[in-house]
Amino acid sequence: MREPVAIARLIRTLGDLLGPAGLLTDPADTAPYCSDWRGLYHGRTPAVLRPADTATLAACVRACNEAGARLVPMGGNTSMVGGASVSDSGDELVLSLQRMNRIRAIDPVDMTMTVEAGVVLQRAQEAAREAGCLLPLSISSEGSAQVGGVLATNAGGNTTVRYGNARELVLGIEAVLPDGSVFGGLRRLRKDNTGYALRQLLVGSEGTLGIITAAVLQLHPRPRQVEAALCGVASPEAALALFTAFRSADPTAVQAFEYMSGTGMALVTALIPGAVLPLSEPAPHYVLVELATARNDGGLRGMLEEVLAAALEAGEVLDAVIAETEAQRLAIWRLREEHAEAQKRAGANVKNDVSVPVSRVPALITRAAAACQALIPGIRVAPFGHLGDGNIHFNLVQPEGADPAGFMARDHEIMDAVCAVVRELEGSFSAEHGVGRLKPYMMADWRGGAELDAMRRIKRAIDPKGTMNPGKIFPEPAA
Ligand code: 2HG
Ligand code: ZN
Repeated sequence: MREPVAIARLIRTLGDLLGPAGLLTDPADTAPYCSDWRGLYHGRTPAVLRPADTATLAACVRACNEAGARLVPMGGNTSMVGGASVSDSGDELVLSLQRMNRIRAIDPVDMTMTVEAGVVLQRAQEAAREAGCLLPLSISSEGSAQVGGVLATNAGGNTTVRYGNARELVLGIEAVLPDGSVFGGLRRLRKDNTGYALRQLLVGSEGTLGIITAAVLQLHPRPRQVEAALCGVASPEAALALFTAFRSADPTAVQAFEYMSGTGMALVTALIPGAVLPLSEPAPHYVLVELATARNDGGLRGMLEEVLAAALEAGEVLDAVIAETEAQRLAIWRLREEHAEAQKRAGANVKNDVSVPVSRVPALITRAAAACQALIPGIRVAPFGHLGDGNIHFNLVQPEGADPAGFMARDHEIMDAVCAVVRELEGSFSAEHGVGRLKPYMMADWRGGAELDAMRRIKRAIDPKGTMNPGKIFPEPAA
């Protein structure tokens, strides 16, 4: 729908449905919704819709669908791949979930929580904790990311190694489909084999099949003991060896196992105020390991010390510090979680959210580093991420003093060099951030043939007018 008159008429209808608090049209108010966190995309929108409940949201979607208007759902706007970015066509409407922010229920017997899409992930975690449970979904952007976006992208994060991705925690979904109908699947059943698992189709669909408005999430017992350590390690192989050592010592204890490069850590300590390396000297690579148990027998600390002592003895671990207080544990995590921010401050950067089988992470790190250095001498190779589940953020920062725009102009070249290694190692070009607007060009090559054809057929069946989150996932021609 491109005619200005039709858009103006639709916006009047939406204004009647949403009321003044629910509709933004002033460019000063809509501007924050038109750029992404990475600064990759700057678009335009005639209106931002901010419904406060499912019925109003459904009525808005119906009105937009009847008018053929395209909608871009937005949660916390933390996508790394432009998943919630409007184009500059000027006729795409943003649908923000931020006012749908109620925690509807927590049930510590069923171990479930029912939350609306606009609840910020950290708030959901805190509510679960207050009820004596754990919502084991933890990502660096959890202070801004909202549950709906986290589910729509099937986010993974730091604890996938133990609890799985967002998908594994979803028991039920409520969603508004492109025609405005409401899929009321907020069931909190552990077993429910009643036809296609539509909730799982919506999880990870990146808003292209409908808008998730609420979900029932599976909670877990809250750990009674948590131990965390930061280790300097000699090589990526040593990092992997440490992971397998912890896993064989207690297969259930590893809650997070994160890798960081020496280059990435140096950027964090240089550019993030208050970030200090708690080791006697910098190392070429680092690991953050976190162990947790719901038992109360005190065995975790002993196991941590034993495994670290053996690895120090073998020369795999060069130095290690165990957090003695909660403040120290948080400080160690901060060194990990500020990687994205530090890289942003260091200049232009190209991100590769890739995964390989866990056994191949060392080969990925070594080979992709060599490929990037051969392509752009001086490039800063700063991989980090979730070694325990095989997902590495193979990020590259521009050479010091280089022209940021010139570096970004080569983003596809860099991504293709990393992806060539990922392909050799039988991995995926997107592990947890999704395809968004950044990577549809890779879909035909990686998922072409029957797989992409089937995805297009599903898209056409559920969203025949193609109004939901245009330009995401599918390469042109649009689905
Ligand atoms: C993380 O693990 C996020 O911190 C962001 O997935 C990764 O900045 C990135 O590439
Ligand atoms: Zn990550």
